[in-house]
Parts: sequence; structure tokens; C-alpha cells
Amino acid sequence: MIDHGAPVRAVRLRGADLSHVADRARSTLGDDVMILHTRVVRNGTGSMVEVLAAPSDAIDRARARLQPEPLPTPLRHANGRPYCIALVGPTGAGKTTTAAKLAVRRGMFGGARAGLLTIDTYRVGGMEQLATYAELADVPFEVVYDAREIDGARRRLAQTCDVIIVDTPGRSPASAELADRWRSLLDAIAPDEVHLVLPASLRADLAVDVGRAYAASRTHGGATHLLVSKLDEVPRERGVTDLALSLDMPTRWITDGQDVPADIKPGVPRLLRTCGLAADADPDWMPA
Ligand SMILES: Nc1nc2c(ncn2[C@@H]2O[C@H](COP(=O)(O)OP(=O)(O)OP(=O)(O)O)[C@@H](O)[C@H]2O)c(=O)[nH]1
Ligand SMILES: [Mg+2]
Repeated sequence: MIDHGAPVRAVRLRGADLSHVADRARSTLGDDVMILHTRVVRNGTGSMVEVLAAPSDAIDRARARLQPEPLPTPLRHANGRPYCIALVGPTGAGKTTTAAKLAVRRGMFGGARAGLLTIDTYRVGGMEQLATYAELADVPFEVVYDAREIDGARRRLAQTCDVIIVDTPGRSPASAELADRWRSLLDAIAPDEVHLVLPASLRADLAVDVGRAYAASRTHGGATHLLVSKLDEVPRERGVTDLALSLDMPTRWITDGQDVPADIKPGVPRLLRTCGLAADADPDWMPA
């Protein structure tokens, strides 16, 4: 039984005993097969052993494509500048909520303290949303309208913060001129990482098009990482790994709910699990 929905093919095999099923897994998937889970399945007449297996090189390949570089330690640059992580993406993808999670959650960056900076000054309510989170959690917060304000905002944040999370406006394809303005502003901020936030329910082929819109161009820097949001909205998280692999960008985090700051997790373990590689990928799948 091959799961055609996943980019890393996990195979479920059943047999009378484990050694018999493991032999079959090897003959189906090759000698380096990885047995992910084993369980006993009862039927009317007795019980059988069922294993979930995948070729280990496929798992390694997926991991290699999604794994980000570790964050530098210390986060702050040698010249005193805080490390800077910006979030970009389509309207409503979850940028502001994710920025709040990153900045508010204790221990998100080890002992380093995070501050918030927004350049979403175009939309009514854009900055108020983030300002509220910042105030509630006592996180330093700056608003930048213009490139001339960047140095001052950065200097103020650098007094207490080792990392700055930058929120940006949603970009719809129809507002190219506006997008050009905030992208210029973001270029002037020169973030160390730019995470493209995309909802997990987005079709992989559409995600590739959206990814192109946020790629580096002649005039602007582009996204460096993918951040898949709203995993909780996709039943069984099906197809989410396809989405991530289709963009071929390292994925440091995913989000799986509206709760600030709880619903943010490391990306790679979750995405690999999502393609059937761990026990809880499938609610029906309970280890023996
Ligand atoms: N279910 C779910 N909802 C989320 C998640 N992240 C954000 N949301 C919700 O998605 C909606 C939009 O979130 P925002 O953070 O405002 O999205 P945005 O990308 O900043 O939107 P714009 O600034 O308008 O482009 C809000 O209702 C959030 O609570 C998530 O991981 N899961
Ligand atoms: Mg926003």
C-alpha cells in the first residue's frame, strides 16, 4: 500500500510475524529501508504484524532539502547589530501572528531577547495588531514608515534585543507599486533571514508561483526560508510536505494554531512526520 499523497513514500506492510514483514519491506524498498513503526493488528481470526516503512535515503533527501542552517550563536552580530528575521507573504497568511509568537515566546531564541519592528503602515490596523501583542508581553516594538527611520529604530531595539522580528504588509499581485515600496524598505533593513509565510492549505503548484513572486529580483532581495502556517487547518496535514518540498527552501518553523505564543514549532521534524514518517502522522496509526 503506497501512499501516493506523500513525496517520501511510506509503505504499510502486513504479515504473520515481524521478520517476515521486514524481509518484504527490504525486498520492496531496498536494503536501507527504515522501519518507522510496528504494530499488531487484530482481525476476526487472530492478529498480524503491520509495519510502516520508507527508504531511508528518501527521508535523508527530504531532510537535507528542508533543514535550515542552525541560528548563529551568539545571535547578535559582532558589530552589535541584532540578528534580523523578516516575515513576508500573501495577505492573511499569518505573518503578524507568527511575528508575535516568535517575539513573545520565552526561550524561542535561547536566552536571546527578541524585539518587534513593523513596516506594515499601509493598512488600517496593521500595526495596532502587533503593538497589542508587544504591549501585553512587554516586548520592545518599533514602527518604520520610511528608510530614514531604520537606523534609529534598530539602535533603540539593539539596547535590549539580540534579535529583531520584522512584520511586513500582505502583498496581493494587484498592488505591485505598494509591494515595490515595502520591498525597498525591507531591502534597506537588510534582514539576515526572510521567511515566506504560506498557509499549509495552499496547493503545491500555486505555492511555486507565489514563491516566484517573492524570489530575489534585479531590484530586490528575496525570501530565504519557507514558513508553513495553519497546519491545523489541513486535515491530517496531508500534502503539506509536498508543499514544502515544492518550494525547496529551508524551513525553520511551522505554525499550527491561532494561540500566541504557543502554536509555533520547529519545521523539519513536523514536516517529516507529516509525510507519514512518525506515529502521529495518521490518527488511525497507533503503535502496538
Ligand atoms: N488556524 C490558524 N490560524 C492562524 C494561524 N496563524 C495565523 N492565523 C490566523 O490567520 C488570520 C490572519 O493572521 P495574520 O497574522 O493577521 O495574517 P497576516 O499575514 O499578518 O495578514 P496581513 O497583514 O493582512 O497580510 C488571523 O485570524 C490569525 O489568527 C495558524 O497557524 N493557524
Ligand atoms: Mg499582518
